[in-house]
Amino acid sequence: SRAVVDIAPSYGLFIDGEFTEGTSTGTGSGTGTGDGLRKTVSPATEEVLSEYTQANAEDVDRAVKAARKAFGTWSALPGAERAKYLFRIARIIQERSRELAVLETLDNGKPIRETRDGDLPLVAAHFFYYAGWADKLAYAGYGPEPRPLGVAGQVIPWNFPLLMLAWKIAPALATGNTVVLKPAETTPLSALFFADICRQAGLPRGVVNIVTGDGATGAALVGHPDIDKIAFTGSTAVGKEIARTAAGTRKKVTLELGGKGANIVFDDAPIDQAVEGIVNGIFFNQGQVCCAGSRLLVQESVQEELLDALKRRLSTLRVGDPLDKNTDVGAINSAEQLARISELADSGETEGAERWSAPCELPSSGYWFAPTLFTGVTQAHRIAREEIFGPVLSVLTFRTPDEAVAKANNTPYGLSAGVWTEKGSRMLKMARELRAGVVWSNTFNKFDPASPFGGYKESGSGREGGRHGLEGYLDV
Ligand code: TXE
Repeated sequence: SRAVVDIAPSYGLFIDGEFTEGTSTGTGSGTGTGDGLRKTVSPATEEVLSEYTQANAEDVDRAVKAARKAFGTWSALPGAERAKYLFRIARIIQERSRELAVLETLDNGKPIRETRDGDLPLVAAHFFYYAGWADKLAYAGYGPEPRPLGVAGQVIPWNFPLLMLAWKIAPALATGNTVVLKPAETTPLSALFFADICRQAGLPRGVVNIVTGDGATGAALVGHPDIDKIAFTGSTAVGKEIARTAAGTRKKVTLELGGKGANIVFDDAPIDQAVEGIVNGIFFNQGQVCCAGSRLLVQESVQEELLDALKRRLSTLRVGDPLDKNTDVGAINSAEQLARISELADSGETEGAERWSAPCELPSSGYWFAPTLFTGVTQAHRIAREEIFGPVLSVLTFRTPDEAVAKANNTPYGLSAGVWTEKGSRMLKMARELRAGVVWSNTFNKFDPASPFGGYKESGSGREGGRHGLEGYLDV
């Protein structure tokens, strides 16, 4: 229950090891009362959870200076010493995982079952995994003395707030970089709690700094001259803007952007298992997942059987209170995101696809969208091409494996794909031909800190996770 988490009425910025007021919040008690404060709400109820600081360029500069000052000592520590801090952070995350799961569910709207069994265990796993690398960088295959880049500016989205933070901060610290991280404007709370965890772990001041705010804060970070590296996860449009800003500066950039993943089901696939994978692929986290299986490509001969089974399964999904541990589908993260989803779904209807929504009662307050699928979708439809980032599945069909590959690859994105077949040889051939950073075989949305993750084409550049994730933070 939400009693396990103690949310303060307002938050400052975490700079140089302590919470400080933003310069735009005016002078005051330290709890913040000026006009530089923003509200964060629970998307399930629209209740205001807390207020936080909109960091301006001056605040970002203070944070970068703190990170720069900390870099010398932090990067000079033996890897084994840095590992101790990362292990400590990982253990504190485990100890506080109930509290953090509830917090994340409140601020994001995703079901507690997912934050408890998915996000939080993976967050801890990322810190454990990269703690293990900190003293083994000389064995990572980059020569005996790979060097950290310096100060990393990191901008993350709202769909997996704490997990995206872990993906970014754990490898940066393990390799000896220091960090200024900006969480998304609708989900700042878990990053602020993480700041407290850094203090609890005794992490030296300035190694991790958290600046909250919207895109303007992100832009100030990206534009700051004393940053060596930008790591971004978010929309393709902003990713391109960041790449343009960083071009011609010393900043190295990794980008993890949008996707339009295909889940490809052959006629020999175990149908029940495929149905579970399709549901997980697009309704997990309300479909607000960059690697979501948002296009179902089904072999014509099993289309009817599969769609019947899928609709039956979707009718049993429990949509509602994210804090209820029986809930399968929670709230959409924000009113803006709900509007984007609705607009795209409406375009599906106008352009001639057939809409089907799971029969469910949606709560009267908060941001909700019923699990939806579209049949009769063609490649020309917007819902076949654009990232919807919501619980909406576009169903297309194919006859031959070649046609499946052609359709799956017919997108500017290339982040994920899933293949369902009992034939091992076909699986391997598909995996080779699909242009996607990850191809899941008879499963979907499986993550492991040891595997690299990232996109082909407009889904981004660089890899996070695994040994490859170290590369983005090292000069070799
Ligand atoms: O993304 P933004 P939004 C996709 C998804 C979604 C769409 C819009 O399709 O519907 O993007 O979402 C910060 N310089 N994804 O508007 O704006 C911003 O404050 C620097 C896919 O939320 O890209 C936030 O912290 N930073 C995706 C972060 O960028 C800027 C996850 C992401 O927000 C900035 C999220 C700027 N000019 C959305 N403008 C994925 N790949 O998983 C904004 N930001």
